[in-house]
Amino acid sequence: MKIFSSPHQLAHTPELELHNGEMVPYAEKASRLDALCVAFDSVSESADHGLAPVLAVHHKDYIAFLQRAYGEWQQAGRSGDAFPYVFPIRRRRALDLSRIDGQLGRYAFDCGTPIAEHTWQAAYWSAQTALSGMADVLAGARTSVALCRPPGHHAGRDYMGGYCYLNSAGIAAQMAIESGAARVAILDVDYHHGNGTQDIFYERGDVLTISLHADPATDYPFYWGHADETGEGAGRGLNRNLPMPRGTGWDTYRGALESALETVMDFAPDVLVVPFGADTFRGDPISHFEIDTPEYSDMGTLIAQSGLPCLIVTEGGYNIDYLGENILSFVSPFANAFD
Ligand code: SP5
Ligand code: ZN
Repeated sequence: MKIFSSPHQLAHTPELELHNGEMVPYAEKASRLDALCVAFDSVSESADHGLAPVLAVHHKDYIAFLQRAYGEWQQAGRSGDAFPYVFPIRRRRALDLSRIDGQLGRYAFDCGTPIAEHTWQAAYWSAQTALSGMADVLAGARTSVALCRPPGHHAGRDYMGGYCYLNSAGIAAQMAIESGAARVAILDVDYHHGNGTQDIFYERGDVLTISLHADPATDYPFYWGHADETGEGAGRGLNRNLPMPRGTGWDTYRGALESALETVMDFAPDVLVVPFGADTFRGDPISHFEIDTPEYSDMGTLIAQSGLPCLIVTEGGYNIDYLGENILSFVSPFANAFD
């Protein structure tokens, strides 16, 4: 089983984020990637699949914005990270404004996702890492693992948010469709709702999206992830949200996962993509589930038993001391199932 990563993903290093009214150290640290990589004996370097698969999911104007944003921030005389602070919400038009502060708000849905000097480069290679894993699956691997950072599942077609800029899992899923897969399922097991992924595929009949997460009535991202969001048009019935209360442990989570996997199997996908967040861990500093390290193996076992060709893409997980153990616990059953 191959594990993919790219050192270019380390270049994104925002310093601070807004949390409960204060600027605090950025939780999505570059050292998360080191912790993920050292958990494995051998890691393959991601290949460059170019910009076309990124543009198959994201709007070209948003991509151009990500590429130029930090330069324009610097030209405006700023140092430090670029933050949005005004948003074109209800009844405002998403105007194409020249000033960087206007553009930041147009392409963001929160203030938690700053743009630093090398953000574009790191996000690009996070997407390339997922694409490399998917290329491996499409070439016949039963399971492939993409150690992606920054994460992706909060990013939509034309917006960033939740530490995410490019929806790496969604970009990989779209690659599978364009390579001939009739159906792809995305089963998101990060603590937070995968709102960007839901949004990208909401009206699509060929991509099933399911997310298990903390109830957005109490947790980020609040305005997405409720159980009554079930897809529209060709995608009607092909989005499923399983919100769970704070304090949820493995016993409750397992029931939800078994139900989600039934939905996956009914859909009969050619490929399964699993955005995995270790922020469901009981020791996570920003989250409130109670899953313990050995229980990630139970989680991995259930998913591996689907027998589907599977791409695992990393999302959140902010307890860096346990991140390596947790990803290894989750991934090991996939290796044991097929190797
Ligand atoms: C990919 C992912 O897990 N994104 C999560 C985004 C959550 N953002 C809102 C939570 C803010 C909590 N900030 C705590 C910072 C502590 N240093
Ligand atoms: Zn998360």
